[in-house]
Amino acid sequence: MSSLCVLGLGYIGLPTASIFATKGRSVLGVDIAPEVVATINSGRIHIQEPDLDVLVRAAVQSGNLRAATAPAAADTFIIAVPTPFTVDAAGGRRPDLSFVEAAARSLAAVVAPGNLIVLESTSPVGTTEKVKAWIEDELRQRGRAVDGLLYAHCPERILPGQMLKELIANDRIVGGLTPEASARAKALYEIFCAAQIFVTDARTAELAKLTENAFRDVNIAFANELSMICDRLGVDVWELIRLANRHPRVKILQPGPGVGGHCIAVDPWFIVDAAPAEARLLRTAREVNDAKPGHVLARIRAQVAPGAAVACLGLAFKANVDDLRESPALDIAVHLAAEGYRVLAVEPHITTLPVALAGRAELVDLPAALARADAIVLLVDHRAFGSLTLADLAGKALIDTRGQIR
Ligand code: SAJ
Repeated sequence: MSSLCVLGLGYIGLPTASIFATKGRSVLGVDIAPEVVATINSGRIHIQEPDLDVLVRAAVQSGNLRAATAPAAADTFIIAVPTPFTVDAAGGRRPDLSFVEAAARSLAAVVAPGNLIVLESTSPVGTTEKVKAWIEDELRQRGRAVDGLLYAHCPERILPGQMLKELIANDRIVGGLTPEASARAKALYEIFCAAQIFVTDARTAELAKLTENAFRDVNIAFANELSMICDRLGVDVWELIRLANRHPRVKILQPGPGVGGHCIAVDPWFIVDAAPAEARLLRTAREVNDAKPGHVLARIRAQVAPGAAVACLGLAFKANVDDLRESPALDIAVHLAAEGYRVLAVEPHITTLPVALAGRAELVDLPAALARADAIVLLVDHRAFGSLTLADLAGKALIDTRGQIR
């Protein structure tokens, strides 16, 4: 039975490791955080995602999934660690590959000829080649041969909130540094992927993943820019988009308080960084989306003054998830608190306020917020807010960034 070692047990690595384990593969999951390792070994999870708890429990109970803080020998290694960006003094965004580099270098102690090393982390073009170089560098330092290792990039595409369904149902792209690596990677994902797996080279696979998220970012920027134009012109943007989308070739996305999460708000910068002169539309889209929280704050200030109680409905980066990373909703709530507003945060997916709001806001339930607030700011279209209507607001100021309350 083939064995796997998955580095990084976050939103991508954990479901991936677990699904291989439930398909009968022996999987070692590796994470640098000992508390994450302990949680998973006890059959529990440290993140929220529908049905992931069931999958992880089944994987651990089967005896096929075990977690540790360091890698061990295996046939296949999958790197699924974060690839954030850093902001330099001039405001430029540079990809931060330190987690990928550390994971790659850690593999030198355990790899053997014939092993396949897969990079799943969303990465700038050329990163798979760097993974190879980092591992070879470590091997040479140990006086070991570098030949016989296979490398491929197989980007993940799963949507938070419906990861387990998409893990199986989405088409995948695999891009090897050699045709042999591509073939091995394709066979690997065929273990659980029920959709088509397309083979290309590593650089195309890297850019394809970045392109998918940049495409979505540009389209959301179009919707967000429309919403700002509509605010200036006194037009209801939701009505406008609904009507425009009745054209057979128009499909405008939905405006919101900005673009959050650790993918769409990050990945286009990897393209901008690599081709700054050419990536003009992508850069502008990022700037439009990043400017949207400021626009929402200006709308709030125009309706209520500091000192007022403002109910912030939702802190997560999007609907029906608990993930607050890079969340424009959280950003807006933090700014309001800093400006002297009394922030009543309503976030049904969390039980304690994040550090940025702790001691500066109150975490309350929806009825309490509706009773106490002077203004209601709908930031996230969580299902829990779906039944709210204008009649519930009793004359309070309303800033609805999702067009949900009618
Ligand atoms: N958003 C809008 N309006 C929309 C759609 C989204 O404002 O019409 C906002 C959301 O509220 C959120 C942000 O955009 O703040 C991103 O949300 P999302 O649901 O569009 O995407 P993510 O970041 O959860 O997941 C994306 C997905 N990529 C694409 O759809 C092209 C997913 O398939 C990727 O696997 C994931 O990035 C990733 O890990 O890269």
